[in-house]
Amino acid sequence: MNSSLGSEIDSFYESAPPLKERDSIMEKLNEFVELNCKGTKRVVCVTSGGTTVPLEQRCVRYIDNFSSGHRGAASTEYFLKAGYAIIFLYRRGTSQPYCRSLPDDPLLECFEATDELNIQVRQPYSEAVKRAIRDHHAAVAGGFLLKLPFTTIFEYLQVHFSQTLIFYPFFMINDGNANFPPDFFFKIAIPGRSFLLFIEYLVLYYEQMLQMVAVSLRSLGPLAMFYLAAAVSDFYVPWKSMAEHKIQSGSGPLDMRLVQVPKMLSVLRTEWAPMAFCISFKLETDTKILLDKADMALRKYKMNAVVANELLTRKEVVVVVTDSEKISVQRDKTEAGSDVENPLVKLLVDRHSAFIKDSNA
Ligand code: PAZ
Repeated sequence: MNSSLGSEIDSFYESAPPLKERDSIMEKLNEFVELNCKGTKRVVCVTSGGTTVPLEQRCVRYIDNFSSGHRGAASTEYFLKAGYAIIFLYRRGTSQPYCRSLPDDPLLECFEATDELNIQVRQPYSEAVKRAIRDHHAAVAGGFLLKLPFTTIFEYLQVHFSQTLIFYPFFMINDGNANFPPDFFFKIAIPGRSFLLFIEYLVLYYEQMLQMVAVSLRSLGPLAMFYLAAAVSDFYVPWKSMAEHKIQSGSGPLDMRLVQVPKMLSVLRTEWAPMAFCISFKLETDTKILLDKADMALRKYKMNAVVANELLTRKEVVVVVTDSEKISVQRDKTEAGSDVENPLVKLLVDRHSAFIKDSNA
């Protein structure tokens, strides 16, 4: 690791409060590893959802990174089907495996009270609910699916501020507000207004969890895969330099210093999980730069493949960029309800098999 990256990482962790529930996460990870990390069983860590960071310590406004979590949730289902055990590291409130076909507000929409004591699933949802319950419970009960939520920065900050205890109501209000439509991509979520800011932000919590997962899976060597679909940010506001109170709109343009998040993908590759099969994602809105950026990420972070996608077409087509190929993967439009994650995961599972074979040769 070069020394400037090392010092960026040091200052990054210096200001990061300890991971909440670290011990219980560690316990769950150990159980998962004991159950799944033996023989030739493959394990994939799927990251999913976007990250947020506040602009003020007493947070009224915050920045969100767009991701509905659909990619991660759908891919998790296909990896399970392919026989993998999964660690699903997801942003709370985003799409969940096996729940994609249910309405957004499933409890209210799917069920009805038949009398004072009983409820039943309403007819249009009964098949989807039955399938979701059966497949989800089988994966969790079998120990093949470990779901670890990474929290919003608000929950994260509760740990930091537990001595003062006065911010909790603000976090609760904002937490309920944590899902944004696609037009919030790279926007600051401010009640009543939003404006573009050409930056991304990070939830430190997420990186710490990724580190724990990576280190836990290290003994698997090439049998471990990282499928990094989460939208993690490039810049953050260090806690010490953040305004304490709500920024006043009357005081002119917003002037804020953002610090670059250290490139954790390098660390994942070189230190946390050097033998694993690593797939990262690259999202752009400008197709002209997409493939070049994916190619750069592939080389810079020594990924096995980078999945390039454009915001508006991401559910139809992605391009898998490797050091020798650029493979376009499309959703099968002739099949109702099909998604692009199905052929994408199939392709990556094949590539992972070849990688394991090469590593063992
Ligand atoms: O979560 P979703 O299905 O709405 O979107 C998936 C995605 C676009 C966030 C993902 O495919 C991706 O590109 N993640 C990495 C984003 C980035 O460049 O940081």
